[in-house]
Amino acid sequence: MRTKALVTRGMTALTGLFASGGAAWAQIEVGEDLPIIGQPIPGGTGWQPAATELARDIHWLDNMLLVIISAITLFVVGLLAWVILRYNWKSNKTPASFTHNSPLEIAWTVVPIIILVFIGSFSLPVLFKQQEIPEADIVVKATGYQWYWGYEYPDENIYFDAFMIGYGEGNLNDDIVARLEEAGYGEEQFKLATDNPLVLPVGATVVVQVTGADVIHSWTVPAFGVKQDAVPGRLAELWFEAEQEGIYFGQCSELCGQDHAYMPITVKVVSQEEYDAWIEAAREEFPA
Ligand SMILES: [Cu+2]
Repeated sequence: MRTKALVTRGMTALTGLFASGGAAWAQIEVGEDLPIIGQPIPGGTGWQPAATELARDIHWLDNMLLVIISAITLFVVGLLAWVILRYNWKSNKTPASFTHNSPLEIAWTVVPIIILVFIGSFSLPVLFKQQEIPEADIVVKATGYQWYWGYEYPDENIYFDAFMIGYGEGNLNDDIVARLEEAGYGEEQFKLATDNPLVLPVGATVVVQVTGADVIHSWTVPAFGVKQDAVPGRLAELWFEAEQEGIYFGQCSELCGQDHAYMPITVKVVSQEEYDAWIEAAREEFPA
């Protein structure tokens, strides 16, 4: 267990141009041995692993909906096939001329209502669980800027910016790879890894207050099952309880300008001891 967080500095002149404050480009080493759990993979079509109860709920709901929509799709395709085969011009020379069928019309109104109420009875509790914000162990304020995230721990007097490693430097090159590796990432994490991660302890109830400083951004971490628009002038809240130590990535999910794709979110979920050590170092390094 790392008891004393190391502080490393040293950034290129170019990245220095983007720094909004003296401490913005300092880095505190934390959680180097963590597994990377939540990240997009090339060609992937499924969910990222669920690291919170909220994400598990969403996955369960998604699977249930998949069953329902598959059944409906098969039913409709079956009806279409039946109409095409049984009632085409050749096999049905004299078509019926009625225009109404009350029992049928009542059925195709009532059955969809029942299906929607059934879906709503499962989706609303999931939605309420996301939106009813519990008492927080840790409060973090995430502010979206064009084009990076600022994180504040209001109870700890900590503030820092999180820029994509290699932001504003074009395509992946050796220099960026070296800095990714220095920060404990690989090439695959280019455009996902930030110079400063958001650091949180495992098992804590975290409330993130989300806002925007210029335009609308969106703070999103798929493995946590959270996504919240960051609207200037408003303070929205989301919550989660990460169950597993690891590194989780997200991306700004509201089109916010030319560098929208280059303001990722990196969250390191660490042990309580490591979090405490990081907080100590961050108070020194990132005073609000
Ligand atoms: Cu954005």
